[in-house]
Order: sequence, then structure tokens, then C-alpha cells
Amino acid sequence: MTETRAGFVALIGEPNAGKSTLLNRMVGAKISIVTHKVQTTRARIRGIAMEGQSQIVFVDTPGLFKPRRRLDRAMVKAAWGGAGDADIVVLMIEAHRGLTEGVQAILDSLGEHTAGRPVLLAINKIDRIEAPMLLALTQKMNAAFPFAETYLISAEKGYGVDDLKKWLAGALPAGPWLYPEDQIADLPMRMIAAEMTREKLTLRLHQELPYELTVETESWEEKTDGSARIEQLIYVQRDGHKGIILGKGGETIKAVSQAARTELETFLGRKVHLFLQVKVRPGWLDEAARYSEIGLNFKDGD
Ligand SMILES: Nc1nc2c(ncn2[C@@H]2O[C@H](COP(=O)(O)OP(=O)(O)OP(=O)(O)O)[C@@H](O)[C@H]2O)c(=O)[nH]1
Ligand SMILES: [Mg+2]
Repeated sequence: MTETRAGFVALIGEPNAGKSTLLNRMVGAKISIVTHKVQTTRARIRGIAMEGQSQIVFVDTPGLFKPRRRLDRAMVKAAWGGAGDADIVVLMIEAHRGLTEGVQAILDSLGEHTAGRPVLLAINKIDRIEAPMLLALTQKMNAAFPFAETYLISAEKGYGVDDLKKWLAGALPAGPWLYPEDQIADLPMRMIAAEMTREKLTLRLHQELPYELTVETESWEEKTDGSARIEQLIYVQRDGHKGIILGKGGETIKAVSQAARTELETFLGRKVHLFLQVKVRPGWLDEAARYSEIGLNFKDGD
């Protein structure tokens, strides 16, 4: 029998690079929410994938950007913390955007956060550009940082993902698996459920609103008929936001609730009764409890 390997692989990069999309593809299930908007992921999310005798624990992280608010600072701190704890770090960039200012800012402190551990470059969204441009970008990136390897991938279409997974599996330290073989996620189910609702809200709401709300699972009751009864709270900052989320005649929240419920039912493989309530809480962005509920450290926002 070949020896077992296990370890942590952190996925880092600018917001929208495709980190969560890659994690979901590697794991083979939707564990981390994905939207076309920046700053979707707010905390570290662990997804577990098996490759041969290796167990790869992927750590999805919030995007790295110039933080403005307390929440932003806590998110960026969580992202760098993920890189600091990992055996291997994968920096994801977008092929069509190339070496942006934001990517350069990441490169500037990458060495300090990853000292001694391999850093891979994954150029994502290669489905969006012509092949010849990839060679120049690969060279430019490798001149800017000593990456152990470069992979050209499309997390969405799946191109190059298996090769990347195989390389990671072979490079992790030898040792026993960290999770049961059939486990695919390491975060509480009520958190996954809250994230699903936040994804549907983010997809429907415009401009700043997605960044001004948070979702928490208040109660989770297992019914005797095998279904789950889940109550969630959506915290917003202002009265006006509540109205927008409810929508005319409650149609927006109804659509959100329906979409989130359908996804939850698929994930859990059983019936779900989902109840959403919107609460106006002007100071939620400065409340420690709101941070711990979504897996962030409040002090990181100082
Ligand atoms: N065309 C294309 N789109 C992709 C690819 N991978 C991801 N996307 C899209 O890019 C957008 C952002 O994807 P996410 O996975 O949410 O990105 P992220 O890096 O997790 O973003 P944050 O959580 O905000 O940091 C979504 O609309 C994805 O569907 C890809 O390979 N090709
Ligand atoms: Mg994400």
C-alpha cells in the first residue's frame, strides 16, 4: 500500500478570482458560495478532497483587497491567516485581467506570509482569453515571484483542474488523514445554510446592499417526518434596506427563500422548511457576535 498523505492547501487571490469555484470543483459539491460580485466569501471555508491516497484539505479564503471597514479588515486577516497555516498556497489570478495592481500588492507580501512553503500560481478563467497571451502572462508572473509551478486552469469549465489536484496530492506531507474519508466540508451545517441564503440575496440585490447585510441561522429543528425546519435572520443596517429585501408585496424575499430552500434540499437530500426574517440592526458591522457567527475574529478588524 502506498503511504497516505494529508495537508492544507490555501486558495488565495483577489476578490472574484474564482477561489470558491475551484474549491467546489475540487470537492465535487457546492460548499462555498459563488457570485459574480467581489467579496463574496467572508471567512475561511474548508472543503476536503481525496486524490489517490492523499487527503487534500482546501481552504477557501476571502479575497485580498485594500480593506476599508472593520469587516473588510477581518476578512483580509482571515485570508492571510489561511495562507499562513497551509502546507501549500495556491495564488489564483484571472487570465484576462493579468498582473493587476491588486495582484502586485499580494505579490509584495506573499513571501512574508508563506516563508519556506511552496506557492503555486493558478491562472484561472483561461476560457476567456486566447492561448498565446497566457505564455506572456506566465513569464511575467514567474519573473515577479518564485512560484513552484504554474497551472493554467478554468475552475468553471474544469480545464487543468485534475492536473493541479494530482500535483497537490503528491506534494502534501506524508501522514494520516485529518478527516474521515467521506467528509467533504468542515464547517457547521447552519453556517452553510446561512451562506446559501446570503448567496441568493447577493445575486438579487444591487450595489452596496450585499455588503451591508449578514445572515444567521437562528434555529434548526429536525422534524419526525425527516424534514428540517430552519429559521434564519437577515441583519441589515437601515430601514430602507429592509424594504428592498422584502420587495413589493414580499416578492423579493419570497424568491430568495425559495431559491435557498431548493439548494438546501439538494445539499441535504431531504425536505426543508425555511423561514427568513429581516431585522434592522444599524450597528451589526461593529458587533463581535456577528463576526463569530460567520467564522471571523472580531479583533482582526481592529
Ligand atoms: N469564465 C469563467 N468564469 C469563472 C471561472 N471561475 C470562476 N468564474 C466566475 O467568476 C466569478 C467569481 O467566482 P468566485 O468563485 O465567487 O470567486 P472568488 O475568488 O471566490 O471571489 P470572492 O469570494 O469574492 O473572493 C463567478 O461569477 C464565477 O462563475 C472560470 O474558470 N471561467
Ligand atoms: Mg469566494
